[in-house]
Amino acid sequence: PQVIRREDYTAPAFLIDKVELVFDLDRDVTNVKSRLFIIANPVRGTGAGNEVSFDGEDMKLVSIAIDDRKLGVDEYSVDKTGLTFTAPGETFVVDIETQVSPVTNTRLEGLYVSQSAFCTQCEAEGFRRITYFPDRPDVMATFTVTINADKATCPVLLSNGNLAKSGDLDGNRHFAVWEDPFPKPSYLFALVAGDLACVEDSFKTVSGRDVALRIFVEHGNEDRCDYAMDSLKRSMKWDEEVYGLEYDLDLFNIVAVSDFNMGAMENKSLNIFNAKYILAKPDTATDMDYELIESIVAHEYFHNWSGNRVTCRDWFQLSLKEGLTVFRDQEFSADQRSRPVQRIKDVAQLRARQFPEDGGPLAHPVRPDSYMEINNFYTATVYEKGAELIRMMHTLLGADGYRKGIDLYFDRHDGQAVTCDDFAKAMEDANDVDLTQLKRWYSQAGTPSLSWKGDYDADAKQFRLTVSQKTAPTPGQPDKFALHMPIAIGLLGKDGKELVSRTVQLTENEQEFVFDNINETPVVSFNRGFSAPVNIATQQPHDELVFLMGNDSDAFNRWESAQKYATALMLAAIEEFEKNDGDADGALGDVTDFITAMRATLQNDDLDKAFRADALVLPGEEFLSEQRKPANPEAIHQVRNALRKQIGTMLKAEFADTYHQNVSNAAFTPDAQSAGQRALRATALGYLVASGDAQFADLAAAQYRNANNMTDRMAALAVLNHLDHPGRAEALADFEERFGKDTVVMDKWFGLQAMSSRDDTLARVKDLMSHPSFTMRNPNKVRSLIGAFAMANPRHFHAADGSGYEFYTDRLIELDDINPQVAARLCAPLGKWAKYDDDRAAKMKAALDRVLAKPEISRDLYEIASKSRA
Ligand code: B3K
Ligand code: ZN
Repeated sequence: PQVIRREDYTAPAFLIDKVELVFDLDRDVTNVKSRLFIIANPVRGTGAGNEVSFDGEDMKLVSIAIDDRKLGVDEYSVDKTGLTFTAPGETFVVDIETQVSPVTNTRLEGLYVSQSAFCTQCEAEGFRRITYFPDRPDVMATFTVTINADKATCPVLLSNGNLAKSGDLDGNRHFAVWEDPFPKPSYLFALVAGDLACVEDSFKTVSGRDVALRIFVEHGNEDRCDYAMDSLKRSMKWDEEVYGLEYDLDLFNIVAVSDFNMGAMENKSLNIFNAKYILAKPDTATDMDYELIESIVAHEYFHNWSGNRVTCRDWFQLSLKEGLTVFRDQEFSADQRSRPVQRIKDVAQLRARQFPEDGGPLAHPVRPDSYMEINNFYTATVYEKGAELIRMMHTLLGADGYRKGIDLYFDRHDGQAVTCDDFAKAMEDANDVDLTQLKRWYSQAGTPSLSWKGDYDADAKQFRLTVSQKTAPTPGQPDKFALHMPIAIGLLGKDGKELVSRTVQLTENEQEFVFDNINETPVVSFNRGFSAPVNIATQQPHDELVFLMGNDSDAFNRWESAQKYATALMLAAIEEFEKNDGDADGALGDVTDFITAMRATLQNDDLDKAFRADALVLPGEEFLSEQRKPANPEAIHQVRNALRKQIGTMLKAEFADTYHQNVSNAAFTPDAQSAGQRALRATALGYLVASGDAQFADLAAAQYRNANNMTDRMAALAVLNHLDHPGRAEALADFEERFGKDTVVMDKWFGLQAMSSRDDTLARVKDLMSHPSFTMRNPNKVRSLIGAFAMANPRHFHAADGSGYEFYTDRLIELDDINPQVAARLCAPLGKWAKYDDDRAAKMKAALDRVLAKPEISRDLYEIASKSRA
């Protein structure tokens, strides 16, 4: 496949002023007429001739006409990637008629059918599967869309913008005309048609305009939209208050569909969502589902400005909209919930997903330099690391300076398609600063590793902190530059009081920072709030970590200290386990000090419950395997379980108290505080069961039976899931009976079984593939059964006999013919072979070779598999 390079960007030769589309919807053959008002780009590159070339894939071209004259076959050329013809002048009108087949579209890009509704997904390059068009984000046009469809099966007809007209047609059909006054790129086009239920509300904007808010769902789900609607209204308000950004149309629609490649899509005024991120009621959704709904609804809404009003010039600039919008949704959630708990979650996620990506064969900069398939670059790096970059700008400029930069950015670029450099320039100009070095975060891949050393001079009452940074080479980038990063530092006295709190600017490879008037040797709280997204190589002594766990005024670093302590203990034990050949308890040795510190956290009623729940969770197996080379999945699993067992045993009485004190008989509410209470109780249950004392498995089974909400039900099932207890089979059977008809809820049931550490897991996963609710055509199903197995069950995925890899590879190959985008996403776990022992590495490489040998492999899967194999 062809490699597309950032440096090759050229402006489009022709622009489109206005697009008029007419859809004649039919499941088998949909006819699309497109009328394009074209003008030559006044700033077109020199040498741009009069050849017009449009993107287009997998369609039938019916006809093309220029200025109302139909072209003969020798006047244009059409191939697998597009359509080319000669421009008759500077301005002209083109009519194109195409046919597409929604019902056979299993890639879920372009126009497809989900359940019985028609819907579209055009980002990044799906519009070219609907009609021939310059399918690139720097071509922005106004769209008028006419939808003709069967009245009975498609009573609801939606597109972007405002409804201009609607009415009946012959043959039991009807039509609707939608006009979007805001020029937009093709990737923001959307169409939905089907028999959907609608939940309606409204929002009064700051300037007093009433906006109608509608959520469309399948019939029967009307009672599951409240939280999404509430989240939408809170997002609209937050964006007005924090960013000064008001909604710009009188209507905002959300549609929830069952078949969707990712979480959701920000199409102008017609957001389309994976139903999983809209539908919730207490007995079907967990607290985590509610949290995700809130943040994704906000994220897509925020794109109305950061993405739609100001969009990307080309796809290399993807983080311009995604990094910024993730930062915006993270801050929204922090304001709606607990700020430190939100930061902990965001960092844990960054470390679990982005750091491994940045340290592996798929490492790429936040602003990539090349790609084969752009869909492969909707990554944790572009999104989450991109958000960290914006967060660092926020830290450097302060809230007011950041806001000045944002105001200038939207002012200057409203209605344009721009670059990451344009964003940084607005920040610079508004604040009169130079961000040249900070901008290296856009171009340099890899996670920096920081070391530090403190030196106290009692005579001078000075504390000197020497900090150094280093970034390991990544594919295509052997040499790394020093990055600019803000490091928030706290110095604590022996009594736990804060002596200093300051943010220093690290710009050199090695740099010294001096703190004056320090009267005692301080304990250092380094990189507070994770002010820079880096690894810290320096190991602090265990007693300092315990001290920070109990005293740091920065809640993030309290959590971080516990994570570091637990990590150090487990890594040492893993090494020991490998030597002593399998005695995990012996390998751990005496962990009383650590557990005593955990007890203090558990019993500290000044800390909020959600925080305590997080602080008591040990770093995960995936995180630990990132720290080991080679990673031994069995050793990691055994050691982590052994430590959990010891904690559960030593703190049995305390956890039992916590469990019983946090029962709530009140009706379920999804607010952060109630959720925190449930989370702490679930953590307690997990440790009680981990202690191995059989009565607690019974307790979990009872919790499952008596639960009056999905959060408590899933918490019980999640611990039973790994046991041989009869309560497990009973609960799983009950779950299936209760929710068997509910596709969104059944994903949890599939996922649990794929994640079980029980020995029969792979056999069970294979069986579940023929379960009536499972289908390889539905991305949620694939992710919950197949994806979870590889990404959340390291022990079985990496089974020494290679059975996990073999099963998984078969699925990737099968899936590639159905949905290449999802297949490519699932391929990444096989790419981590370099982290494993020779035997596993060989098997993983062989698996990648088998993927690469697939006849007619997609560009998507080829890119990931070939880069991973290298
Ligand atoms: N912009 C979409 C993602 C599109 C992914 C295309 N493969 C969702 C989001 O980030 O809001
Ligand atoms: Zn986004």
